[in-house]
Amino acid sequence: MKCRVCRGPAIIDVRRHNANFCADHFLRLCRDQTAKAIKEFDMIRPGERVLVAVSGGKDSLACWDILLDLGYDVDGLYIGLGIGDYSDASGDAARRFAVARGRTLHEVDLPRDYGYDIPGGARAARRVPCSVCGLSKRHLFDQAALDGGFDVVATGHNLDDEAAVLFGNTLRWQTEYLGRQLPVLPARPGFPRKVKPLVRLGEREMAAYCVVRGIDYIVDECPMAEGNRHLGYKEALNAIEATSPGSKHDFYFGFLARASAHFRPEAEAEQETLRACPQCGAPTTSDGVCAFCSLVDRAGGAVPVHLRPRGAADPATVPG
Ligand code: Q46
Ligand code: ZN
Ligand code: ZN
Repeated sequence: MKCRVCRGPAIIDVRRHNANFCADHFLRLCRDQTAKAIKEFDMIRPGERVLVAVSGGKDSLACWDILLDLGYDVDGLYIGLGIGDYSDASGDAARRFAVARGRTLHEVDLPRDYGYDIPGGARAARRVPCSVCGLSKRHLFDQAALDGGFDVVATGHNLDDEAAVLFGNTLRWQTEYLGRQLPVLPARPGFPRKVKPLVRLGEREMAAYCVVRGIDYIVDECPMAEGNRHLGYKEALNAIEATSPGSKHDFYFGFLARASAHFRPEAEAEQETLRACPQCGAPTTSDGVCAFCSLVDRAGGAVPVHLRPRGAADPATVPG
């Protein structure tokens, strides 16, 4: 097996590209594909401050690493979810990486700062843990980015993640979600820009990237993921990809190029109904407090307190 670029010994085959790569050229491929996604979708502009959401897993740490190597100014944000040993180990992996690269890791801890953990929050809200977790993370990423003056929040979603989410949304024709499934969500009052720089790279490549770079990521899956529908969608897509390499790429990028615009008006209509949460100021479609404040009221002890109203210091939203 020889590297497509230098003909030296290859360490990985990337069937989607119908090619093998040595360690150096594989790392270059990962950086090039990330840079291409950033440029293609206008994700990050020169001089902007980026906050990457890190879980301690391979994707988010690889995302942080690649963005730093591409020359971006990137801090990390870790959210402690209170999921036993998994949270302890994932927090340690995130902290080790931050120290190794000499970058700042901002931390929020749900039990300490908001008085609930994901299993307890799920019980109190009578929702599945991943739903409570997703809602908490989205709210806290937005808040941390706006409070910290970051221009962009980056997440480590890769091609496998995006194809699986698209598959699930398409199976059920969840058109309001389809309209929002983009690699870039522009900033709006109360929301920072959100980007997914790894959409051109697969899960297997991200694991290989971390091994080659010596990044010590947490390998164990979150114990709450069991029974998660997306794992089933990923397996189904892996079976298709095995016999037809490139299918995930074509499915996802074909959707972006040819179908996604059809669903956008529905997603945009929902945005117009947003109002400020009376408790924390975050945008919400609810008539009362936002879903996060309602969760904290039910499950936790503390009430979130903000230093300033959300979006107030965003120059783009202040007239004159
Ligand atoms: S961390 Fe949270 Fe995931 Fe665990 S509870 Fe579900 S959503 S599976 S990315
Ligand atoms: Zn090579
Ligand atoms: Zn709120």
